[in-house]
Amino acid sequence: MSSHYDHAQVQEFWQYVWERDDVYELSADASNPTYVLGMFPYTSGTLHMGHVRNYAISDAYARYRRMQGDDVLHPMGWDAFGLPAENAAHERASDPESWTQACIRRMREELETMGFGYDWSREITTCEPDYYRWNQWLFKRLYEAGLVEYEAATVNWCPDCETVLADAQVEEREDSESSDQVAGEAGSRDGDRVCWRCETPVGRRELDQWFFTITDYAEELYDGLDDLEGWPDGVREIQRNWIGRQEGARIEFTVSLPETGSDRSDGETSVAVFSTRPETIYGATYLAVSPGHDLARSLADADDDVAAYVERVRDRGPDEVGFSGVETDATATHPLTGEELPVYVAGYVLEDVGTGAVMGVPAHNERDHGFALEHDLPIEGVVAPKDEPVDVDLEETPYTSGGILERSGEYDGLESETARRRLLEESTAIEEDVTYRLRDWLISRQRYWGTPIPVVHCDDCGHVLVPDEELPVELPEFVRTTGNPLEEHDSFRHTDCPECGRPARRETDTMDTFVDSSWYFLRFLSPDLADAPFDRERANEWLPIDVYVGGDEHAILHLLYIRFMTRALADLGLLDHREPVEELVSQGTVLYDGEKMSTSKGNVVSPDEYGAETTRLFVLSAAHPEQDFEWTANNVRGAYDLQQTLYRMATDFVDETNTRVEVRSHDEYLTREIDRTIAVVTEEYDRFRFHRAATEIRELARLLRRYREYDAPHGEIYRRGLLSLAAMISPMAPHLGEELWNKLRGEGLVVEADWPVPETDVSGRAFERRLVETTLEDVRDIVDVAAIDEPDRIKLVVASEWKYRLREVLDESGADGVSAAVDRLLEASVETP
Ligand code: ANZ
Ligand code: ZN
Repeated sequence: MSSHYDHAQVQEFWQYVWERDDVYELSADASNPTYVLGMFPYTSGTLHMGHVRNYAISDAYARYRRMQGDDVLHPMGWDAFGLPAENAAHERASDPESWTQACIRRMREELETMGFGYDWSREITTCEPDYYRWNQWLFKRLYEAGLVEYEAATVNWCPDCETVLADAQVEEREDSESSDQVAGEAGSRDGDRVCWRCETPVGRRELDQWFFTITDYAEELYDGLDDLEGWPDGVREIQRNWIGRQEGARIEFTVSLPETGSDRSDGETSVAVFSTRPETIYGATYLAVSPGHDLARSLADADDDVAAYVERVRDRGPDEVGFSGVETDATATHPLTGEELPVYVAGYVLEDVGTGAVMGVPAHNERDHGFALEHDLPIEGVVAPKDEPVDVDLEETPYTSGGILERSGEYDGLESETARRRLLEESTAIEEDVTYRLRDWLISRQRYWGTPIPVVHCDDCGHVLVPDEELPVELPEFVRTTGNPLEEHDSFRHTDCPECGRPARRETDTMDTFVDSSWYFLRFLSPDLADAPFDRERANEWLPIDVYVGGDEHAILHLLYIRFMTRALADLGLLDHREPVEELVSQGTVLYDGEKMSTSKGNVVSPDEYGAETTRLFVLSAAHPEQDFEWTANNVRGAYDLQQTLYRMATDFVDETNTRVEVRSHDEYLTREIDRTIAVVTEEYDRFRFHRAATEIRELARLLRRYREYDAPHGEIYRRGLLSLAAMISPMAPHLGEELWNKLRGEGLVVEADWPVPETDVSGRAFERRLVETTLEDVRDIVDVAAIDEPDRIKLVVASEWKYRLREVLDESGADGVSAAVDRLLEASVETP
């Protein structure tokens, strides 16, 4: 019998058996639901190492829970809409549909080769009308609930992809180290902005666009993060920063408008500003509104300079406008001093932040300081550092920290915090307020390969939603053109108004693909349901997803959208849960020569090179899932060798006739070590520490090998050790697990076997202590290294495993002599068997 593990043959055989027996299909009477999900892949054509790692983690965990007796749902599907399919279609003179289907076939085959255990009966594909009709249906429900808006907006525009991008799809280039600190500050939200897909610098355009008003949920999405204890802190922090909660105040300024000749009546208006530092109000020397602010628009009507400025900066980002601005003829009244302040329209004031207006406090705010220098505005310090007698030159640099108030009337001498509190209480013009940085979710895309937005524009009726019974609005056939193919499609574009029946124009924007993935986890629960996107009862039963595994690049986009969608669905009455994911595993990056392993970098190691099993075992044993790790041939070798070793041990055992029946003293050690390993490995699996589980398994294998080398093994105990190894390794290396299990004549398939349990009580510290102490006893009994017999050596091998814990006990008991003896014994016995 060959004792070489031939992975290709073994893989093929067990994959066949699993499929034949439908072992991954969820049983209809599932009573102990556990939902394990890996983020479904975008259909790019091939699996990369990030996918392999992602799915190795979710698969190992799903298998572990299945062996623990849970009814595990572990499905897979395809995130199949999106621009790359359209681009590829152009390049290959194909169409997005056939290209995508070809990608899916290839990727599914790759997943199957890897032996991932999915319930393929639940496969979903987002570009199929049966799926995307529910995007349209959900769009309508959100619309009816007031969560959809259609607005002219200045949007991010990628000239290369010829489409708009959501804020979160615009990336800042890291390298731009700004030489000019102040300008850098002003532009920090806008540095070097590039498209997340093609890295082309992103411009701006004004277009009518569809939005989901995720900002309605800003507060609860932010607050909800506190309760997501199963999420990594890092991801929660990224979401917090993205939502950007800012506490501060809303301050009302009365603004006198210039007389415009024709209309003298409305000489006054009120402008609210948002400030995080209301206590600096005595240092306000001007008021500035954004070019899109109502006041700017109305002033532009009567003032050519203002009109020209607004026109000039309209389509530009803050990076381009710098500290440009224009003074207007309006003046503002300081609510506390009654002083007259000039009013500016300034590009650095953002339209959709706070109220779109600021009070300029050049002495204490970087951006205001830059603006004041440019426009020669007074810089008046009202906060002085508390302790150090620093001489701050406010003309040179603003002082941005807290301190003691000065030149602030009755608030002089108070600390910033105190002054703020009192101002909020005492001034009617100043009111406590919170703003969020989060913007509404722009879902319009001027592209073909996406879900058509189910709206018809009618001259008489406005925008009319396509009736439910006419859904899905299906994508027409693909046509080759430079812009949006839907614009070229007369039969798609021209339609009749569902309301009045007159000729109307169909919306040609499609939905951002993140809409598809914002609820797909619900569709897996009832993938064929024909009259609703998902089954409400099932969803209430199966949600939240117990464990969701994915790349850390999704911390804001996808992981925020699923949280939003879940809450919106709950408010629509379609779901009882408000959070979709209980535990999130955010996996780190696989590196190769220090760089991210990726197709675009050309440093991809294909899973085929080493066999599925080695690859899986390696990516899991290399590091904690959340850590990055380096792909090195050496480490891969380690995973490979472990398989060969285990395989040989199982094979030898089956061939071997030389086993004992009577129990000798060191067998007891072995039993305890097996038990201890089971207990530890179980805990490691519970915490996704597969790398530590692998180490424990490797160690137990080593011990079992020594055990067998020293003495004829006890048949039952040894077999139990090997069976436990087979079971414990099988979530990570399922083909090997089956092969070992089968050789050792385990019952049925290991994939359906029960997770091993310790025979002795191994719970808690007491067990550990007892183990250490009995081991110590035995070591004390062995006095002379030269005279030790074989069973004693085994005790010492075991003792060596406990070396560190023994040391603790010895240190506590202060038994110096024994400690030295142990050292001597361990050195002599362990290294030279
Ligand atoms: C007055 C003030 C005084 C402010 C001071 C800060 C310090 P950061 O700076 O990130 O903490 N702000 C408010 N709305 C804005 C808008 N639409 N466009 C640009 N800037 C705006 O953000 C909070 C501050 O940003 C706010 O507090 C406001 O300036 C400015 F010593 O108000 B502050
Ligand atoms: Zn109409």
